[in-house]
Amino acid sequence: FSPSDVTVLFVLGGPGAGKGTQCARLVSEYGFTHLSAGDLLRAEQERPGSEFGELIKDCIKNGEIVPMEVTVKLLENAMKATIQDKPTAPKKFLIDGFPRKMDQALKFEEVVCPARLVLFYDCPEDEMERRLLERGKTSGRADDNAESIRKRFRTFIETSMPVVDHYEKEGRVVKIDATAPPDAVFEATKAKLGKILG
Ligand code: UP5
Ligand code: MG
Repeated sequence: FSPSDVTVLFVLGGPGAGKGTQCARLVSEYGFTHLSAGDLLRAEQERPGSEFGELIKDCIKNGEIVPMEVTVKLLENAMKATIQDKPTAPKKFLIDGFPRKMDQALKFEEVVCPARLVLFYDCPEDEMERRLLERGKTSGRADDNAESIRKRFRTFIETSMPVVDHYEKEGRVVKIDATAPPDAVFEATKAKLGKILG
């Protein structure tokens, strides 16, 4: 596909900030296709015959970033598949939980397409921890435990916040306070995004 035909929004925020929750609402409201990098990696980890299964499993458990080649390829393939399946649908994508390291950000915008803007969900760590521990009671996610959560927070601060700062300097970040309940956060999202997307 041609980069000029597609609209991409990156959706960033710490672990448990509510990226997935807000993306689901944005899909209903604006007709985006939602692609979660974490979900794509978890699916690839489960895929029989995947050469990256063990690597992905270790990274997720330790809250580390999977090498960018793997994730960029999964995202690009998912975008291509969506466009092929629904050729007449609007080519608008929410890329959730990516890029979370500078090398990924530069690579994706070079080889796939530039992002129109970055939605950044800002949430205090104690609130994110509360959400993740609560979800961990039933989610079955290998990283929803106290030790993995601690590692995910560290990676977020050290490696992923610099990506947000980079886009902030370029004036491409729309920052939203994600502390309130989901409906209120979504109202705040629509208020800011509506003005931009029209
Ligand atoms: N919840 C949501 N919003 C709420 C609100 N406003 N008030 C109260 N509760 C709220 O929400 C988390 C929980 O909180 C849910 O129970 C929800 O009901 C509740 P969710 O919407 O799932 O938050 P989200 O930000 O999506 O949290 P998630 O756990 O998915 O964030 P992570 O960024 O940690 O997870 P992700 O799946 O993106 O990545 C997992 C791992 O994959 C990474 O740690 C990394 O190892 C790997 N990865 C890469 O290596 N590279 C990538 O590019 C991407 C991921
Ligand atoms: Mg998520």
